[in-house]
Amino acid sequence: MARVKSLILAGEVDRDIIEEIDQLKTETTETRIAVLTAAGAYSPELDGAQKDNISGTYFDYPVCKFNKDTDEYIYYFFNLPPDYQAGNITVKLTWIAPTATSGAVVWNLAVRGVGAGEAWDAALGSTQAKTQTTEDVAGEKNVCTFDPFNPGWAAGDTVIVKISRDADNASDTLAEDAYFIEAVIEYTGK
Ligand SMILES: [Ca+2]
Ligand SMILES: [Ca+2]
Repeated sequence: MARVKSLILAGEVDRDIIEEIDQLKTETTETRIAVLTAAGAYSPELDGAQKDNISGTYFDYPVCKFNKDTDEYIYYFFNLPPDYQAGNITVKLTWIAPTATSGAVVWNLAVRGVGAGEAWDAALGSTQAKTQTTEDVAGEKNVCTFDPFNPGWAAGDTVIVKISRDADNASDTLAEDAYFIEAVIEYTGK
């Protein structure tokens, strides 16, 4: 914005400059991401997805194992960066089926942003649901992309994210644990 400041200081505030400011505002709005890893998940004692370490052939990695029959949960708590701007977010879950080559998982997501002076322990926003069929080769990376939605957050909010597998839903047919790897939140930032 240095050029804008110098133009204003020169006393040349006219339509061209206003247009330039608008253009700069647009240019400085970009997609940012927040990454929530399996290792950083909070898994509650009651119905929490099991946090585990997998010894792979080529490397070891952390996962959250979501049961095939019983709804299980994980949570994240983090502070929303100051570059956050209002608007829709897109959440993408990365997960793998360790041995299955067919079947679907029903993933659920609910979030809330808590500002100073607001009740901490209050209802989350409406649940987002997405059913995803696993890749046809076991162990391949699945990316479940939820439909974009507006979470109503503000920069500085403490964000609560609840991720679950709706395992007893008739559409959830993956016949084994789903291994959650990470969630990526795409948002519009400055
Ligand atoms: Ca359920
Ligand atoms: Ca199931």
